[in-house]
Amino acid sequence: MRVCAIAGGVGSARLCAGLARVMDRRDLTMIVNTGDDERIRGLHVSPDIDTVLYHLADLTDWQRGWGLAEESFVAHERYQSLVEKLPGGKDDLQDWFALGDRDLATHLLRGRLLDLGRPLGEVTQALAEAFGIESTVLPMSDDPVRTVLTTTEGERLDFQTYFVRRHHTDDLSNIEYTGAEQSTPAHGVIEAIQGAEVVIIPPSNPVLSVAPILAVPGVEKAITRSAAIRAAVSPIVGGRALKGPADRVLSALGHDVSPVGVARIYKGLIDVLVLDAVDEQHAPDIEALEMRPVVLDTIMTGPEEAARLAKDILDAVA
Ligand code: FO1
Repeated sequence: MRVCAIAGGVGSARLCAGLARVMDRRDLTMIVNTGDDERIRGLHVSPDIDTVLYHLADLTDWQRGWGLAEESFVAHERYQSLVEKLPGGKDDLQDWFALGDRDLATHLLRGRLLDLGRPLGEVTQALAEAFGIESTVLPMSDDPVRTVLTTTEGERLDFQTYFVRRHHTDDLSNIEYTGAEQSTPAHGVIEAIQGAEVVIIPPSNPVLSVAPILAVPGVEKAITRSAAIRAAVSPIVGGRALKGPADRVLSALGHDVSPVGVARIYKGLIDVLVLDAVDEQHAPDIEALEMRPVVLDTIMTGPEEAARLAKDILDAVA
């Protein structure tokens, strides 16, 4: 059964790792958010793509959620010690963003292939092959789309400054996906959606991780016109996000911080909303939105739980 996941962030990567364990992984395609991409110390870093690659290659540090399990940060610590010796200035030397020693190899290979003029989609598929991944991993676009956040103080922050440097503590007043209007879907993205029998939006931040993908012209329309069963998994459980700032971001933008709020955001895009058992009381409100609520244990504390959730979802929608 051909499955296409609209993936961004750790929750997505976890569920995709689960899907790859319970289905023919050659029938799994992930369309990944690149709005978090950032130039870090001369390197093109694509966090959501690498998080998916590492989860699918079973190389990830499940607790940290990003980067590699067997990791060291010798180069990064040395960089920080050099930066400390410089006179303090206003330049942001990005020493707040940690690149692990083994993780560096991924950025170096991506950077070299990009320098050779290869589009991000080809580079990403080359990395997937290098990691022995049989599923298809696609960036949402080869073009630069960047999530930019405006705080209630009026500051405009690039994503990693907001998320990592400032620990996503800023209150937000606006979110933009700069470059989206001029972007086009990467090669294979629309075909993957059109060819899918199931489209899944994993438990990711609807506004920070999924919306940038839907902002690429043609993607949302392909999903609404798709003949597939389309299911989204609520990233909000018991009124809170399991990881990251999804609860505060939804609240700041006036959405209900609940599976119902998530369902309203995806109204028209999905047929099924998967919600956690602790939120079962919301099922009738989901039905009122003309979606089918599917109540499951959606907490993925490890690869086995991710595989079980993936199987439960495929069983429920098939
Ligand atoms: N997140 C952090 O909180 N601190 C970091 O130093 C950090 C480094 C990093 C390096 C490579 C990478 O692929 C991801 C990294 N992340 C880090 C996570 C990243 O900011 C987030 O995974 C996404 O951008 C949001 O999902």
